Formats: sequence, C-alpha cells, structure tokens
Amino acid sequence: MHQEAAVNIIYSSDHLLHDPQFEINDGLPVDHAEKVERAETIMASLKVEGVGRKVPPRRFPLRHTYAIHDKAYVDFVRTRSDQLALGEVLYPSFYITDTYAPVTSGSYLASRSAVDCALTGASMILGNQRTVYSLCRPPGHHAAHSSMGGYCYFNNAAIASNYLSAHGKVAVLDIDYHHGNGTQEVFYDRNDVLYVSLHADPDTNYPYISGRVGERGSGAGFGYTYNYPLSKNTGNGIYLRVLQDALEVIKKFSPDYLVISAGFDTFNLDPIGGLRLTESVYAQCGQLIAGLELPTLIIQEGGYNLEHLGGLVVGFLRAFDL
Ligand code: Q9C
Ligand code: ZN
Repeated sequence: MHQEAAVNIIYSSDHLLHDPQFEINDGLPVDHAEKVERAETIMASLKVEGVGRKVPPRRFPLRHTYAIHDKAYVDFVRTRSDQLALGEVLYPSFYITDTYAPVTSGSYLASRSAVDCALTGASMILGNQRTVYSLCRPPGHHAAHSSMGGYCYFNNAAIASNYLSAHGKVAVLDIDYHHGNGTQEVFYDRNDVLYVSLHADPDTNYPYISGRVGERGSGAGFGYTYNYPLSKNTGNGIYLRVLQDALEVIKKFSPDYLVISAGFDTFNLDPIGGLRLTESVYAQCGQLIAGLELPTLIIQEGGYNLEHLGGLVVGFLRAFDL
C-alpha cells in the first residue's frame, strides 16, 4: 500500500491546562522544568522550519489507557484534578513514586489529551503513515501501572505501543536522558514488546530505581529488555556507537513497528539532564533510526532547554522527513 512520506505532527493545546509552577526537591519547592513553553517552542520551530504537518488528535476510549494503567489509579488522577481549583497544587501521598509529579486542576485533561495524541499517532501508523510525531505533554515514560512520577501521569508511549501490539511486534527505543522505569515495568514480562533504553547511569541519576544492565525482563519477557546506562561524560561519538548496538538488538527482534520515546534532555546544555551531546547528534540519531526503515511513531518525552529544544526536535525529525 502507498505510504505517505511527510511527518505528521499530532498536537493539542490541551497541554496548556497542565502548568505546575514548582516541584519538590529535597523537601523544598524548586522551579518546575516541565513547562508549557516546551511544547510551544517545539511547535514554533517546526512551523518556522517547515517540518511536518500539524494534525489534531481524536478522542480514544479509556480502555486503551486501562490496558496499561490500573483503573483506580486513572480514576484517582481524574477525580483529584477535578477537585482542585485553578492554581491549586496537590502532591498525592499515594499512586506516586517521587515528588516530581504535582497534580493541578488541568493535569487529568492534559494527560488524557497527551494519550490521545499518542493513540492518534499509532492509528495513523496502522493507516500506513511511515513516520508520525506525537507532541505529548505531559511526558509519560516514568508513569507505571499504578503510579505517576518524574513529570509523568499516563504512559503515552506504553499505551500507544500496546495498541500497536495487537497488530504486530513492537520495539520501543527510549532515548530520553532518564531511564523509562514506567515503560520497562509495564512490558517487563512480555515478549511481544521489546524495550531498549539509552540513559544516564541510574546509580547517580533519576530515577535511581531502575535502568541497570542486569534488568533483562522476567518470565516470557526475559531477554526483551535492554538497558544501556551511560556516564555523564558520554559525547556524540560514544553515544552514536551505543545507539548502533541498540539498533542491532532491535533489528534482530524484527519488529513490525518502532516507537521512540524521544527525550532531548541528553543535550549538553539541558538544565536538568545533559550528557556531552551537541546539537548535531540528533540529526545523526534520526538518520540511524530512520535507517531501520520501520513504521515509526515518535513520542515526545523530556527536554528542558527552552532555547534549543525546538532546534533539537527539528534536527531529529528532518531525518525522517523524506
Ligand atoms: N534531584 C522526564 O524527563 N528531577 N522526567 C529529578 C533529582 C525529575 C524527568 C531531580 C526528573 C524527571 C520525562
Ligand atoms: Zn528525561
């Protein structure tokens, strides 16, 4: 069947409803890096550079979300968000793994729309679009079966991957600076969804609890999780070599679909992450990944340098924009 070449960009302004002003670090309120400006600057750069075409998400039933998250957890996010007044912030004492996922009045609606962006992207992939970019905000890869954490409420990439998995084998490649503990967890015992992640060494970086080489999956899923922890000193050369190793693992799995958890917080000037990667590496990563020639759904995760974020995303997506 004919396949469209141009990148579709799935975006909803609903993300603006989620706008916490601070997070808690070591018991003290600090600036919340996961800002509304992130998605807006990405959209502005894509527009200026003429990359892709913008498509609104459509509404999907919650059963796709319940397939990954505990229904009681999803209901909890909804009811707590709904109970808050504009500007009010809640740090729940359960269904949470850390102090980096404040709930605001718009958190549920924004998170649900982010899921819709991911699912709309997945459905377009099933409709033979070659590459789709879902500009999800809030991000998702730290959200697990029944917990929020690390700026994430619902796991956009996991929900989309699970949706695609009804139609074939799915490989998830997570290139966010932080290990995607939520995504790893939900697919840990499955052999139809491969999880491969490059991230900063969890011995010294968030999320601390997971992302080590010895985590390989369990039961039927043993051998379907691969972690590549990296030292903070990692520069473009080493990063690209490790990425090539990861891509070999993906090739051997021979997936029908590829889902990228695309974080840009590996950039050297990122305010909360940062390996020694420079701007040009993202185009090179995009080219290597595009070389797999797989239907590819790109899900936005982290990336917090507001000045450079748009340019990094443009460089990455251009590699797919044939
Ligand atoms: N002192 C994403 O990139 N900050 N989430 C940890 C530790 C939380 C990152 C600070 C980082 C969450 C999607
Ligand atoms: Zn991150």
